Amino acid sequence: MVRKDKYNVAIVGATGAVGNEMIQVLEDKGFPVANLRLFASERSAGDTLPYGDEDYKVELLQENVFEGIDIALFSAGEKISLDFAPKAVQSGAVVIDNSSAFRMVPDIPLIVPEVNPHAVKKHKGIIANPNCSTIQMVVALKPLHNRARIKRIVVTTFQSVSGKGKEAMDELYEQTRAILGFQDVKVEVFPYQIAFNCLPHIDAFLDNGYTKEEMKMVNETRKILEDESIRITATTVRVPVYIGHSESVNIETEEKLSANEARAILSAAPGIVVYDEPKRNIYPVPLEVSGKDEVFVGRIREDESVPNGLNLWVVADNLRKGAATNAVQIAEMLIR
Ligand code: NAP
Ligand code: 3JN
Repeated sequence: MVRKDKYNVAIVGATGAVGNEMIQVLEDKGFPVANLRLFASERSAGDTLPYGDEDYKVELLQENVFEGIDIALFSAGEKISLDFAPKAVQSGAVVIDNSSAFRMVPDIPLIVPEVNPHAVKKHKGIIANPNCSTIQMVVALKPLHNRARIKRIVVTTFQSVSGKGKEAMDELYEQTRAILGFQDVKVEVFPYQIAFNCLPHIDAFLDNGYTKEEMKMVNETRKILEDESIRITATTVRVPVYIGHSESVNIETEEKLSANEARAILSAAPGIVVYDEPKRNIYPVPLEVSGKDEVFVGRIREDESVPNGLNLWVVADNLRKGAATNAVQIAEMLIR
């Protein structure tokens, strides 16, 4: 990327849960933006969104809109990314894509800056941002993998409704309101009522009995850690939380790693905050980490059922580190 003082930035899907957070993160991080362009569908074109002290008009996404754009942040879903990311690259932009469209394409880098920053150099115009559940898990596991080589991961997630976008957040609100007001509950976005419930179902089911979300965690983790030999199994669960994904992660390592050593390694690692004094009720919870950019780890303890095992509880803001923050960090790497 040509060095400049400021860059022209586009956000595709700017009105969505992730897109809105992208605008906020650009502002919070003081990213050097020359001109910001916001794109969405005809549903929102013409609306305005605030950035800094100004209101920016949302424009209709069309073929020829990327002329002059340096960095295009995409968060409008897989289909829009497949259709429009190559057009943005042709116009000279570098695309940082939040969808799954390009994540597993072998020569497209899949980047978490704390974990595999070196891989960004290989990009040919598109850089993929991993799935939110993958990002927070690999940030927590990479320092332990470096020290003791992880052989197997068993993960269960507790994912907030914001992972499914703005309509899902509205559905949790409306259902909660209806139940507390003794009114009928409408179920539209999720297959069951999500308020006061939990659903072992995120994204579509595949022929192997797993969901796409679960297999994203398996495949993306191996690509980011550059280790196809790690055995991984995942169960992903939607819970009635607005923001913040939590994960119960069990690992088996080649070398012995005590809980104390793991705590020390994680405390010194970039992008991680350890909250781990359970007897004083200190462990991360989604309500506390919402709005923050780090990955929070607690409940670090040895798995006493195997020789070399550890259990961890990993929590992060899925819209920030799980999506927008990670994407803007990648943009920062590009201009550095
Ligand atoms: P959302 O709240 O439903 O927002 C969707 C956004 O896409 C809105 O801005 C919407 O614009 C826009 N959009 C939809 N169809 C469009 C079209 N035909 N042309 C232009 N814009 C269009 O969803 P979200 O939660 O922000 O997620 C958006 C995407 O980001 C997901 O589909 C996924 O690919 C990715 N994502 C990634 C992660 C991650 O794990 N890293 C997490 C969540 C989401 P309108 O206002 O016009 O409808
Ligand atoms: O449900 C969640 O908590 C995360 C959802 C992510 C998501 C939602 C719709 C489409 C993705 C993703 O990032 O993997 C996609 C997609 O692009 O496939």
